[in-house]
Amino acid sequence: MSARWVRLAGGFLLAAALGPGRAHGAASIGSARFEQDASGLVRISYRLDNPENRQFDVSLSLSRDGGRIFALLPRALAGDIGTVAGSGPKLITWDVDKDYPGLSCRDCVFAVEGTPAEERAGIEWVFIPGGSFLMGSEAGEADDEKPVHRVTVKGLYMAKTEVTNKQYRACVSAGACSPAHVADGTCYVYSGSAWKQGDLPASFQGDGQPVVCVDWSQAKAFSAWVGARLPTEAEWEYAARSAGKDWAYPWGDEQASCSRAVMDDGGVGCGRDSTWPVCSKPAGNTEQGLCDMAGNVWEVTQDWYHGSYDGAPVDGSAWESPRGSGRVFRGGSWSLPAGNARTAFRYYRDAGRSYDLLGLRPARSR
Ligand SMILES: [Ca+2]
Repeated sequence: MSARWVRLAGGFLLAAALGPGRAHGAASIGSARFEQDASGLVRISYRLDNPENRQFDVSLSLSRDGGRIFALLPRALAGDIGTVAGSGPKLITWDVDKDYPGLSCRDCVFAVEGTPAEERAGIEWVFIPGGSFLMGSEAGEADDEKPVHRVTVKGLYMAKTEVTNKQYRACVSAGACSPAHVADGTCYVYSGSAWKQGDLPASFQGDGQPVVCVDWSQAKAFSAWVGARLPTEAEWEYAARSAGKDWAYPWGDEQASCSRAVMDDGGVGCGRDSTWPVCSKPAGNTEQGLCDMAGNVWEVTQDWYHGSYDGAPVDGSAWESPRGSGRVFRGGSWSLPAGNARTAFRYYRDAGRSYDLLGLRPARSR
């Protein structure tokens, strides 16, 4: 033990930061200890009980006044710090002299805190109770909505909103996502009459607007970063139908208009020629509170596209085999008319392409 370091027994604050009202299961952090060796290196051990194998962001802070203020944020850390998963004993090492040369401490308290990955970027999750519903539409204008078939979906959480530019940029900053294709010339951007590859106008890039110009792999990566995944096509339609209602739109059968959705209602983007900030049309929310399930941006799903529902799964899982000709998009967009915003409407494109009208909304099962 370093002469400069005075330890106090039991000086640990332990916290597995579980947000209020969230169902984070039984995960906890406990059994934390620290010791300092003669070289000054501090070893902080703790135990992560994580029965559902969630991903946590583990952080360490230090109080020098018995736990009132955690003013010191150690940086010269190694081991089980940052993104941590799995259950069992964990170990962090801290090179204290690298951060704070000569630091001594009579009344030290460390805080080891774990925040679940699904709280990253401030995603707001909405629980969709499970049930069974009739997927597809006999009345729809497209054959790919048929045959109508009964599908059972387990309860799940979906993000309340389309992922925003700000949320996506947080994933890029964390090193878990590659930048959206907003300025590399590869995104398909509406030019007034057609979609051509180019740069995304600034009018789409506000913090609160939905991220676009992300391809399917980028949508997957963002979803994984927030401890989630893409919804299956069945889950998406079930959620858009306000948990399986036999409705043409999230609110019922009244045709979509700019009072409930960002769309082409006599002018693209309801007259703005772009997306709108997420949740700008609350009158169009589902009964559970999901925003923009009709319009604003298309949302990618996990499924391959197939031209009819013959052979589709009926258990809410994704249709992964055989491969289709592209990944399914749902919900219409700022540049398309009401029919595309119907709950049963399907669209698809090559998974490697990105568009100014395509975004994402993650889902998770627990
Ligand atoms: Ca949408």
